[in-house]
Amino acid sequence: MQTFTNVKELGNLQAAVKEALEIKKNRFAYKSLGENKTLLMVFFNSSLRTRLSTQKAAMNLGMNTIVLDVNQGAWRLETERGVVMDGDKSEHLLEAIPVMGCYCDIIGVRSFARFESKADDYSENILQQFIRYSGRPVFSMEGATTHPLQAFADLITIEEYKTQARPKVVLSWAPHPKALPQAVPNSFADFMNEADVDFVITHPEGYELDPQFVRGAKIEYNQEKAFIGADFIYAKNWSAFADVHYGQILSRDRSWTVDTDKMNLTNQAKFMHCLPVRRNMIVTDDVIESPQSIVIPEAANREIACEMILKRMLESLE
Ligand code: AN0
Ligand code: CP
Repeated sequence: MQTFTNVKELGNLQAAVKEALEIKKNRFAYKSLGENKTLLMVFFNSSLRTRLSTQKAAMNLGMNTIVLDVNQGAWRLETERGVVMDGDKSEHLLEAIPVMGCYCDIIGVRSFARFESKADDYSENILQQFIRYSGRPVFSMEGATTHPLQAFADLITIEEYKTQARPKVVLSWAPHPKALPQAVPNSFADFMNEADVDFVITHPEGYELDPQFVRGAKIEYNQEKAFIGADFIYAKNWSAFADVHYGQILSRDRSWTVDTDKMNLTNQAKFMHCLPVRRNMIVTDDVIESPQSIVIPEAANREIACEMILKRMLESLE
């Protein structure tokens, strides 16, 4: 495996989930695979889960890890080619990336949407430069448009908690005070569309996601209708994708907050969220603290999802 940014790169998805669940039974079974191999994690944005789970996954495989927080202690990096660098940026990504590649065997990159230009965000400008110029296998730790490690962990979690062969999985938009990227819902849709689930997306009008990720998913604009009979509720906020409103907040409507009344419409659905979550905006205290909430085991599976990706990347080194 050379890159991991979307569901297709996993090949057979059922086999991938099976491999991950095998790893979970003994996460130290491949401890010698990563001996003397180094993972470099490059963060352009904050993280709690990705930072810890990725490092832990690498340690399970016997790897060494180096973490670079680009905005804390590194030179400020120019990312656009052709710029006269007479401002506050001391180094260009085009030198920085191959240099980073010299010190490691695999690279993980976190670089969120910047909402300056939809075309820039959706071209995955920064992640693609790492893929092109680092000379190393590269995986996304949340790019501008996808968060595949999260979606893979989500799918593993659904596999563990499902009580029907083909569960109904509902991705629900929920309100948030700040504009957030579409990466998490994009990847969740990317994965759910390939999984054996009945997948429904519910959001207010204007929050339609990129059709390349939504594909054949059902869209239901009435949130309560969408919740009826659901086995999993996956809440997430995102900002608008449509050209005219790209990156904007169109609604802060708290009637979309996931609460107990709405959960009562479901088939005793499990509640999921990638975290970090703002309580009583996205979901009420009662729901996230209820036995139906599986946000903590979901986060725990980030370690397993990442270990599977690192294992495949290590296996394909030379
Ligand atoms: C980020 C997002 O919505 O993409 C990261 C989620 C894993 N969330 C925030 O910035 C709050
Ligand atoms: N879910 C997730 O990726 O969390 P962090 O932003 O804390 O890494």
